[in-house]
Amino acid sequence: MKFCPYALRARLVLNAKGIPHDTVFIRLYENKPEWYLEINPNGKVPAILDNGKIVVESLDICNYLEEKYPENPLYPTDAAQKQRDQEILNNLGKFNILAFREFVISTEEKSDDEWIQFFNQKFEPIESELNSRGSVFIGGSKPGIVDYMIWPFMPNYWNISRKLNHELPFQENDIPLFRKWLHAMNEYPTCVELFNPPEKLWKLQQLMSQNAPLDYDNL
Ligand SMILES: N[C@@H](CCC(=O)N[C@@H](CS)C(=O)NCC(=O)O)C(=O)O
Repeated sequence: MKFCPYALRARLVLNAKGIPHDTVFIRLYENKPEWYLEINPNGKVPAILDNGKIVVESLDICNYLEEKYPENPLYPTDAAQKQRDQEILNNLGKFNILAFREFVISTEEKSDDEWIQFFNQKFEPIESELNSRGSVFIGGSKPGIVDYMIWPFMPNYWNISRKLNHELPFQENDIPLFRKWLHAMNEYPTCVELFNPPEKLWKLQQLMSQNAPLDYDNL
């Protein structure tokens, strides 16, 4: 399901590491194919099939790929740094990666200032991580594993204006490193190739909220 952020994690890692692969998209909520349940009995995407080995769960898939295909490593070589990345990934809840989704589906009435406050607060942990690393990406001069695990949840940033009918007036000191990171990720070649157009994501969310039929290929 090409709009699934968890599936996108695996696709980004395959792409970043240059691993040749085929991608099979499935219908996820209506007419889920029977054959898929034989690959992943809980029916969730993503799953990978690598020479007869099946791996499910996005983070496990990415770690599996990193171990099996060491070229273009996504974890730092420094052991302490690697451990820090692993700790972050084990506690990703602290990074509030679902904040944009929360915003998009929210029915709360909030002023622009209140929404900006909301994002400043939600993304402060990513902001301070970027600050302490002193680099554009959490991975350094190019995206690493943490960047690729969080970016797939971010395209709704570009749906802020679809929901509010205007841009949010972020100021220079509102999560500046986070916003710089977001733009840099969006322009990074691995991501450009797999970026889901926000307008399609928006349409999909509208259809899902109305329980309307989903035709992923013609949004
Ligand atoms: N923890 C899983 C979550 C995957 C997940 O929730 N995928 C959703 C799509 S975004 C799914 O397959 N939903 C279909 C279902 O639950 O039947 C992972 O990280 O891979």
